[in-house]
Parts: sequence; structure tokens; C-alpha cells
Amino acid sequence: MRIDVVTIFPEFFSVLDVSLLGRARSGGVLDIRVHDLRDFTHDRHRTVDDTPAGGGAGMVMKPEPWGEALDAILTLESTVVFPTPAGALFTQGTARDLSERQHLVFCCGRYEGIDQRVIEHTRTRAEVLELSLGDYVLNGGEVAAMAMIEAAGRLVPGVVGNPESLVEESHEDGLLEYPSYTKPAVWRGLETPPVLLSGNHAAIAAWRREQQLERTRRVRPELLPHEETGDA
Ligand code: 6GU
Repeated sequence: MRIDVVTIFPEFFSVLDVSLLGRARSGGVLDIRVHDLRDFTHDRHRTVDDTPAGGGAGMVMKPEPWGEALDAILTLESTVVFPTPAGALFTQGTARDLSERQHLVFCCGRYEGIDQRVIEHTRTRAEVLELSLGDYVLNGGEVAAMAMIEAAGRLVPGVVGNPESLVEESHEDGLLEYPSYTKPAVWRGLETPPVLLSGNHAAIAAWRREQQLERTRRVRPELLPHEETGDA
């Protein structure tokens, strides 16, 4: 999979060289390229922002550098992601969808955002997604793009060594994950649930399912189908 990132802070993305994604990158499974938006400016100060039309606080990212950057990066296969708190919610389903695409382009806005005409113009030549991580505000799209790249990237075949580890995870079946334990069987007086040491695989599977339901009901009841919430 090819991923391009456009940002005024390319150094944020050095973490993509670490751990699983780093290995996928050096192994050629993920081809990730990070671009400095300021390289697409032409003035001495490499200006990327200006005052908002209509007035108000903060600055807006100018359309011209974004247009030139996307002219250079887009292909016929591109899906363009604009991370923004005003976007649709990014979920495990979105990650799965993105992981199946040929070419992702992440456009990281700063300040009060990117001139909306950049998004509208990009829609005329590529599929465009405005996506949010959740209902809180970050200083820019960089950390959000990183989260989306990691969530989608680890679902690309070959990135995670043992694909079975992707199956029994939180959100893959719509429920939170069951709790995990390892040795020793007793630690600081706390026991590993005996069923997990019983060798009874059917009983273990049933216990894990019950734990998933209990945890989801307690922590994230809105994830459960209505008839399973216990509400009237
Ligand atoms: Cl995608 N961007 C920003 N700036 N803030 C966010 C976000 C994205 N998702 C949640 N908060």
C-alpha cells in the first residue's frame, strides 16, 4: 500500500519508523512518504496560512500550496483523507475500508483548518473522506493521521506477523475485548481466573464471551444491540 502525508510538521511522522509499521515500511509492505507543505509555496517566507474570510479568530490554511501538493501526489487510485474534528467518526470499520485501498493521501490541517475549496476541488478528482477521531479537539491533523495510518496499516496483509491476533480484538466483532492474563497463576495475591487454567476450551470460550458482554455493557453500553443492553 502507498501512503502519502502532507503536513507542515514532517518530523511528527518519524514515529512511523518504529515498531510494526517501521518494519512494514523498511520491508516494503508499506510505502509511506511524508511531504512538507511549505515545499509547495513560492514566497520567501513559505507562507501557508492567512486570515479568515468573514473575520474571526485564528488563521486558515491557504488553498494554493495544497492545490500544488495534491497536483504532484494524486493518482487515479487515490483516496484523500482530511483529518478534522468536523469529520465523520473514524471507526474500526473505517480502518478496514482504508486498509483495502491502493493509495491513501492524508492532508494534515493546522490552525482553524484548510480553505474548504481545497476539499471541494479534490472531490472532483478523487474520493475524499473528512474523518474525526472523536469528540475532542487536537491542535492539528498530524496525531489523528498517525492514529488512522496505524489502525489501517496494521490491517494490511503482511504488516502484523500473526493475522490471527487481529481477529479477537476489541471492536472487530462489535464488542470490547475480554481481559488477558499470563503467568504466574498468582501474583501479589491475585489469581488468574481458574477457568483459564482448566484446559477446557469450550468453557474458556464461553467465559471470554461473557466477559466481553459484561465489559461492553458496563463501559460502552451504546455498542450493544438494543435487546442486549437490559433496557426496556
Ligand atoms: Cl481528525 N483533527 C483534529 N484537529 N482534532 C481532532 C480530530 C482530528 N479528531 C478528533 N479531534
